[in-house]
Amino acid sequence: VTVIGLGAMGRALAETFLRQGYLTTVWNRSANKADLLVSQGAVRATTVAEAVTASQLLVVCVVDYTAVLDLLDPHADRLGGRVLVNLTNGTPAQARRLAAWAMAQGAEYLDGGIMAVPAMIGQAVAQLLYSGSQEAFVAHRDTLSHLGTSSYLGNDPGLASLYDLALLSGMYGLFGGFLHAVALVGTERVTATAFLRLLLPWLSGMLEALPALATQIDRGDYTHEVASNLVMQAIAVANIIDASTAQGIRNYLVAPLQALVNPAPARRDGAHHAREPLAARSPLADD
Ligand code: FVH
Repeated sequence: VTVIGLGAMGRALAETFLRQGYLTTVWNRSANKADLLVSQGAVRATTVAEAVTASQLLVVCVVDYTAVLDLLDPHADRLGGRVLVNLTNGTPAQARRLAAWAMAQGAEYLDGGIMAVPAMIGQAVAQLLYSGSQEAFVAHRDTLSHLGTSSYLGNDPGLASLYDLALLSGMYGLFGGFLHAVALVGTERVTATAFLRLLLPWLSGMLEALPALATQIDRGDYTHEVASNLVMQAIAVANIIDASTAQGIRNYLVAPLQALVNPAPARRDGAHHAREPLAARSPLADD
């Protein structure tokens, strides 16, 4: 295996391959980041060309897609017959463009999203999402499975990044709410650490509401009787905004929620969107 890009994540990927006994070739723009890996048995490629030609399976994990293409394009003629697994964070459109470019060079392309921090790599708790060439995924499934729990989402190379960004959206929403919450109680000198004693069980309880919300969304039917109706939610959000302003806290993390809880008049009258159930199109539908 070749690993190109030895930032915090690339080093964790390379270390895991090494630990599993793979002959692992590594390259990084700042060469010193390979030193520890080389002392652990990795082979140092001194050029990208060397890194590309060393292995059939190329794993790339750098800062963004521009860097991926800048690194590989000068060596495009060496990519034929190899499998490029790009674990760099990007958009579905970037993934589809890079896949088309890689295939034009005669390479198989798998795009990947890593749902883990570096310390989790190599454990089942690390989730890695893949999309693109199914043949490449099947051929290298065993090798990739050492990094964490793999899910293959389909032939469209953009899917892994779509799911990755959706999962990250959930995380950033949670972090945004957390930051606003601790800022609000912080105005009365409550520490974030102390506040966690109440916040953690509250959020854990609220996570249990998600399956019921998901069912409503998938059915496109919001007419059922619920314990916490929308008018009540709209008042609570307005109160958060008023109180935050009064305590001197900016509302930019919470203000967008107002548009969601103040539905358009037609929808307040009970009209709702009927549409095809979503589960039928999901590669995770059977999970
Ligand atoms: N670390 C994490 O928690 C997340 C978890 C989920 C997935 N991400 C994605 O992984 C990609 C790399 O992230 P990283 O954490 O390894 O990032 P850094 O430690 O900042 O390392 C960046 C590497 O990219 C290289 N690099 C930057 N610009 C260029 C360039 N123009 N040409 C070649 N290489 C470049 C950099 O090289 P150097 O600065 O050491 O020379 C590092 O190897 C990322 O997509 C995350 O979203 C990680």
